[in-house]
Amino acid sequence: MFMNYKRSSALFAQAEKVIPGGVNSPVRAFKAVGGTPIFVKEAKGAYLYDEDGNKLIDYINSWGPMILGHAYEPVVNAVIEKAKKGTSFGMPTEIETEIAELAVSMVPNIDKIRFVNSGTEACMSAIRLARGYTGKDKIVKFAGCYHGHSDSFLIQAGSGAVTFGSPNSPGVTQGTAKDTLLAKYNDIESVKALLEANKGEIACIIIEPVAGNMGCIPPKDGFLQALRNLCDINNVLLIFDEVMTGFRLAKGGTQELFNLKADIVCFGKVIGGGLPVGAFAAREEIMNYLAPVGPVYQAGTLSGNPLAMAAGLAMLKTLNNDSELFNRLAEKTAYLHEGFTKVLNENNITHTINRVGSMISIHFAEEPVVDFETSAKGNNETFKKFFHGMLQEGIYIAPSAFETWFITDALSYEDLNTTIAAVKKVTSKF
Ligand code: KE4
Repeated sequence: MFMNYKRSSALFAQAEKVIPGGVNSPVRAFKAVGGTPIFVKEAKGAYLYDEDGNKLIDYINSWGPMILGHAYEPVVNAVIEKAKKGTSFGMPTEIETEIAELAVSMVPNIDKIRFVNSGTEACMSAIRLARGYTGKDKIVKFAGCYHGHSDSFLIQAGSGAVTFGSPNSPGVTQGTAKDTLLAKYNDIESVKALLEANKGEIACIIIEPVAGNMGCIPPKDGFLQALRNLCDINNVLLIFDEVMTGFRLAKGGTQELFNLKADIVCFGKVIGGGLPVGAFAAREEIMNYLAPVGPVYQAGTLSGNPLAMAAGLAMLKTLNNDSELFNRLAEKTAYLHEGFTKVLNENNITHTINRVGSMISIHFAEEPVVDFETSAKGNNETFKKFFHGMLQEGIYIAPSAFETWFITDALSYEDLNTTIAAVKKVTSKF
């Protein structure tokens, strides 16, 4: 099946004249895989319809939010109804309390939640809160983890930052960078060494409890618990960046999945139902350090925007009421995993697959992918061929080896079989 990209190419050329790189977020630019970004016209359920009339099975789902499929009726209708009553007031509205109460009831160990407009804002605000609450300046992040594009995080960041081989971005001052310490994912000794060398100076450790920005990387057994223990011993706050995993891997996210306690949890993506929403949450004594109650300032004109809250509330209500959803998602992802393994082995393709719940990634690597270093050893030339081959088969996956696939409940088993068959066909030519 040859996919025609004529209109996407023309639209991209036009976009490049007025938008840097023709995109509003670098990872969309196909720089890591080459070729022209696909311009989408509309989407419904598990399918994208691009500007050239191609129908694609979507495994990015807006990088996570569309866990129930595109144009999910209850979300669309909620936004339409809300918009008729005004789109933004800069004043408190009841719906903000409604979604806050629901989120607090779904996620363990949080009493209060503050809504913002992106995952970046959520993580940026969370470390400011941690610094304000503890009175300490330094933070620990993990090489390859991505927490958005605020200065403190663009140090060996994952996702788009690593895709372009510039994990340390220009514009981040040495003054900022010095307060960000780097540990190695799944290596508790690297964390111990930092705590030892910076006694009494570290405010928090921020982690993707299941990494999704260097491909999908599960925490090794005991790693997160060991991290929790170290934070307790050293009076350091543990921040779970659940922008990707929150409301995706379980109703209560990874705190529920792993039965573990974070001090601050960050959200994005799913919580907004596809509209711009981020959030961060914690127990009351921490959250009350935030203005206007406490001294740590954080604000936003469109934070708690009624349309975004309506989309998020409709999304969370469905997730909260459908007790079988997360099992269905995990089963569909396990089915893909089994199918991929079978066909890739038949084609003698060197690979490894990582999977947690409805997050999965295929790495064309010889050894297990457990951190940024082993993820970066994946064969990117093979990945590029794989990406474009899958696209030609009508399957849209992330245009970077440093991303994860996001499974949506809208995918049918027929879609899954089509995807497995595409992997078999594409890699048979390798
Ligand atoms: P946003 O500011 O993009 O809403 O969220 C930042 C963020 C924070 N934490 C985690 C774990 C994340 O995955 C993200 C954003 N994820 C990327 C995809 N890997 C967003 C895609 C993009 O940059 O366009």
